[in-house]
Amino acid sequence: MGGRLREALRISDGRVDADQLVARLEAVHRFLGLVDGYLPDTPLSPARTLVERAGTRLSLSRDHTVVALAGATGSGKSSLFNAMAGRNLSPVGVRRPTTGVTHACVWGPLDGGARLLDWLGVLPKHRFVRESLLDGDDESTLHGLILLDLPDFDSVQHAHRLEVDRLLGLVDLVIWVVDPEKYADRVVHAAYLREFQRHRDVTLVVLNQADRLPPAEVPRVLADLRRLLDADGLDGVPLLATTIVDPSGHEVLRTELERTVAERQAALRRLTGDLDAVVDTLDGMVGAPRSALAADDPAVAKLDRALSAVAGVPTVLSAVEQAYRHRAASRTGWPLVRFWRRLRPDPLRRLHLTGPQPGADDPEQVLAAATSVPEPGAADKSALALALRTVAERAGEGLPSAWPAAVSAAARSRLADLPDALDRALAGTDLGLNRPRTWWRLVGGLQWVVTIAAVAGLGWLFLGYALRILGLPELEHPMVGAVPVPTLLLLGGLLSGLLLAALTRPISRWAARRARRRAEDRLTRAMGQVGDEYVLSPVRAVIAAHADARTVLEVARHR
Ligand SMILES: Nc1nc2c(ncn2[C@@H]2O[C@H](COP(=O)(O)OP(=O)(O)OP(=O)(O)O)[C@@H](O)[C@H]2O)c(=O)[nH]1
Ligand SMILES: [Mg+2]
Repeated sequence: MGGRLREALRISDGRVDADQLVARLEAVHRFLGLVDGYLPDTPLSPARTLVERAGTRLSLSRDHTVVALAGATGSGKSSLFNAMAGRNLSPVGVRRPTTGVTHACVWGPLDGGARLLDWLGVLPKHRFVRESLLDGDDESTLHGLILLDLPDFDSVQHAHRLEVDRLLGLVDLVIWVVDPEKYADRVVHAAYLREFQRHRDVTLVVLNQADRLPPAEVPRVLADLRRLLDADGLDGVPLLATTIVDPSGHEVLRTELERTVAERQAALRRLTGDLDAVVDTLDGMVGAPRSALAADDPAVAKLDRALSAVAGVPTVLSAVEQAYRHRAASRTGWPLVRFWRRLRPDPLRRLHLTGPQPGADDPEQVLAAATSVPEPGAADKSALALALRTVAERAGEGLPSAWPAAVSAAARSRLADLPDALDRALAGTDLGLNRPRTWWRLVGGLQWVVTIAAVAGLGWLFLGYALRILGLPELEHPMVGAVPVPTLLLLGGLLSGLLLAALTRPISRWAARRARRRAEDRLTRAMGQVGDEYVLSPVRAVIAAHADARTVLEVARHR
């Protein structure tokens, strides 16, 4: 049998499956765990109360049905209670109100019922066991019934009202007792009956003291009361006319109670009604499904840009470009001036950016990894705040209740850790400048060759002059055309060096820009990872909790 069909059949016969109810309650319990910390406590408290109450009620005794007689003072609750019990257990009086504390009568062995009565808070001296009262009396059709006679709910005594309200939240079925005089009372309908709309299948209305009406009037009053009940949203609830003056006047109520007890459904139905109400409220708190923030969302790109700015990436990139040119020049420049160049500080080392070091996970290394990149300015900080807000707005868009606030809080939850994380990411990113380039070596080598040629030429010429001055036999310089070779070596070497330096400069500038772009890619990735870990991850956790909460609520809703 398909689930839907089974469900339809179950609904049609009005029975509640206990296992399914438990599964639904467990789903609400899981829901509460999932949204804990994201949604405020107050609107969730009815759900928490229900889960706890239902768990207790179901664990105490499923064989007992707790039925309460509720109504205004003098409507005849205690009289009906005594009539059902067949004994005067709860005093009936002329002074109003009479009943101040709840009385209970248990049909059948007390057993599990005692713990149930403890939980209901009925004092032992107001508990009665029907079976033991009248030996031999067969009350087996009511076995499992716990009938409660409540104080009056419209009482002048505040304590009475509190007691009634407390018990109405716990009992399985409520019999509302009204009398011909006060059946249309506004308090009864507005404050109580209307509140029981969801519990139509565990609500019964009794027009007591029917004997005080002319017999012909009874149907008219019943019809009037039915109209009022319909207006309360209680259409379809059983409505009975009773009187305690003769036994046949309350037989119909007894039959209803026997049916209720035999079904063993009231407790489950009561909890189902409460659960439906809770699930509806929770439904309003989760709303429509919401997909996680896409990685290519403009808000993410904006966040990455803001993080880069706060981390000082633009400063680092300028330093990368300068450092490239500095390092290229100190290796490819004219050998005689390279030394001076090397004395000038390296722009990257000045910022303490030397790339990832071995043992980067070691806490001491991490502390040592702090860079000297300047602190972010106010504009960059406020741009980051704006980017965080945008991320939160985009991720929380369309979410109901307190979810947007939860998303926003999550986006900012690790804000305090961001500066260190960004700095660590800067220090740990390989900016691609640790290795000297091959072409630097090549050009550097060539510079050496031409410099040596120039120096050799100079030496050769110098030797020639020296010999001439000392009057020694002169050197015969080999000639290339009209130019002596040493002169050629000297001038050629010098010119080639200058030419090489002139050619190298634009190449170095171009390569520095490329190195900058590559470093930019790497730093953008690194900043993106920080944003992911410190901002997007907590945000995603909230969105995931929302999605999970929706899923479990689906289970909780399933009837
Ligand atoms: N004629 C008539 N009188 C009734 C009937 N039921 C109750 N009474 C009388 O109505 C008065 C009030 O009855 P109770 O049973 O004490 O009413 P209650 O609802 O328990 O009142 P509280 O305990 O004050 O809330 C008593 O004098 C009863 O004798 C009935 O069916 N017919
Ligand atoms: Mg009473």
